[in-house]
Amino acid sequence: MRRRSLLAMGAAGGTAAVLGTGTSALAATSGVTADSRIWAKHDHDFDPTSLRALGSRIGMHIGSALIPQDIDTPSYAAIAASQFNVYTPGNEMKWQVVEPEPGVYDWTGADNLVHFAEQNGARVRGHTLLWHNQLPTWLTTGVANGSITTSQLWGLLEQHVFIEVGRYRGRIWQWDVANEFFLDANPSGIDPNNFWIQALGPTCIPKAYIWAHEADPGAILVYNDYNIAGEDGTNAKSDAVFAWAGQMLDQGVPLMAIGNQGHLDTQYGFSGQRFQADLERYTTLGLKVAITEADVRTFVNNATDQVPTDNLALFAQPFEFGQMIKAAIAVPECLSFTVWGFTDADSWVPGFFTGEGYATLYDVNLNPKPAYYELQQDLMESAGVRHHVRTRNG
Ligand code: 9MR
Repeated sequence: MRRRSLLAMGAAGGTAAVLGTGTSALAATSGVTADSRIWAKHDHDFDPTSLRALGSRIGMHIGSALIPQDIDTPSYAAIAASQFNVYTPGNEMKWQVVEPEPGVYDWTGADNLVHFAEQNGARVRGHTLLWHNQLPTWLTTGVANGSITTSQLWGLLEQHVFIEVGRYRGRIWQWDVANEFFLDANPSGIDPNNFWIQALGPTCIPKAYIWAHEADPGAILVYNDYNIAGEDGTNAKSDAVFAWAGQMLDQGVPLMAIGNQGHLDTQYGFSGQRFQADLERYTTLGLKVAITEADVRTFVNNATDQVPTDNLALFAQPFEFGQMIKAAIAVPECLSFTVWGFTDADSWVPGFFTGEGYATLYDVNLNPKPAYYELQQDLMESAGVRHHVRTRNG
């Protein structure tokens, strides 16, 4: 085995626990048994048209980001429950939300999502522990004005990881530990102006993985970023993340998977072949991969109706979704394919990209779009495509 032992043990611990197939060496030493992480079967897994049921035939979970209204609105919740079997909180596990004031925690949204997942036989992707964005104001202000010292910040970060990961120990399948640290540049690399890099230096990233692993040895620990499977055209960002991941593994850091977000835009080029090759390259390090935030945006008439202004986008949008899921299906180490919200009605896209929308699988009235049927078709055709079919529960 090329890579070092801590990682191998960590990955094995996560996988064995998820599979429920036995007690890994790591689990045995940590006291966490495989049985502590049992994922229920659910009726939706037997509906032959649902994305989650089709995905489970090839051992790949199909997921969506959920925001509170997806859980609270019955028509939305019905789709979330019937089509997807892994959920990522869109915002509810971010530091800004869970600790709005120092030492004052609000777990309402995060607890609701975990509960919803458990009720529906679905898993959870925790998102995200170490990110420059959506930090509490008290923390960013304190760092900026010096009232939070460097050593206090180290302590706050460690505490944040232990409290949040510890709270959901045994109930989170994958954790996006670090998020979006790499530059959109050629060559790429860790952004020296990132809030955390400026405040603590790059060693805060491996530290976060080590703490998260201690807090929940069964969770699969992911590095999550966008444009890290060739979407930048040059492959520079993928090259940089690949090199960094190898270094982390050589140092024994419990990094276990790479999450490529998959935020596409029909106005740019996209190579499904490059995408798949980059996913495969990460797996040569012994890592799993996941598609974590897929959506495909395009120009639309207005943010309310989100009708594409270019008729060709009606073909390009589902096509690019298809390219992504075909690549995910072709890579046996791809754990899950998650969309960043399932309906245009509550997608983040219109609020962030002026004039764009139509990025998801369902229209603003919750009708499935061609992209939905594309994924369904690709999954239906996928039996036999994967090199091996995994038999994970749930
Ligand atoms: O979907 C999230 C949106 O509601 C927030 O306003 C935004 C703040 O940056 O974050 C969005 O989710 C992001 C995710 O956490 C990380 N990758 C990019 C996603 C889209 O911006």
